[in-house]
Amino acid sequence: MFNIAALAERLDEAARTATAIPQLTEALGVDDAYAVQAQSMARRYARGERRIGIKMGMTSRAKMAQMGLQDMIWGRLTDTMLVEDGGRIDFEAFIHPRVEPEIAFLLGAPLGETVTPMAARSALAGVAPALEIIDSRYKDFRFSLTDVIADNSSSSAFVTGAWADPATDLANLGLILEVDGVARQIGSTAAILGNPIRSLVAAARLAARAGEPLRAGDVVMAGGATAAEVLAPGQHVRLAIQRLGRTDFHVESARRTDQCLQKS
Ligand code: OOG
Ligand code: MG
Repeated sequence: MFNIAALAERLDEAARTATAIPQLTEALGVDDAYAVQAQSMARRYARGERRIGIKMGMTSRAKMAQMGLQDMIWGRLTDTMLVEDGGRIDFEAFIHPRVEPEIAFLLGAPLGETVTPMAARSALAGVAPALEIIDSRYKDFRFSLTDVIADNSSSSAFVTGAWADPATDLANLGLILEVDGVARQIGSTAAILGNPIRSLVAAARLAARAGEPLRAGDVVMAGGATAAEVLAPGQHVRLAIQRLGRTDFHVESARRTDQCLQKS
């Protein structure tokens, strides 16, 4: 047997202190893993964080191939995970962060469990290019399906660009992820379930089934369109998506003298 609350605390502490932990040895089912996720997030809410939406994961073949998992997963986003467009993340606040190109949806109206792609689209207030910073709490970024679900699907931070017209056709927009001005991943929004709107439909279903239906004002991250890139201190990361625009952030480290000097 296993203790959901104890596992939730273990994962929450690993995230809070940026300390890697071994993979779980408990034989969790998928529902158990989501229960651990919900309880570990409840600990964050108790510390004052606010849920502002959800993220989808494993919605592209590129991500499935990189991580060796086939099932779609989801996790909760809080206000403290949101990084300002063009802002900075503190490398030391993470264990082994990676970045991936995504699309973010901003809801202007709530969405119930069963919605058509057209209904999901008309509930949108905006869409934006987005970068997700994932940081598995497990050593070496290795995990099973239930491990990663329990770990809030590796959520750790995200950046969104300016909100663009939600009527934009998202089916096949070219995208480039650059690190320090060099293209590292090139792809298309089509990699996200053939059309990222499908990820929003799935998000509405999964959130409602968990008893936390999507609300007006919620943000939904559609999932990585390409494999993720490893982050290092000092980097500047930028994503440009055709017709949607761009977003970027800097990876700062207190241990780098040049940046310490800049700060003082
Ligand atoms: C799991 C999270 C997956 C995505 O966009 O597919 C994810 C991981 O790769 O650590 O965020
Ligand atoms: Mg992601």
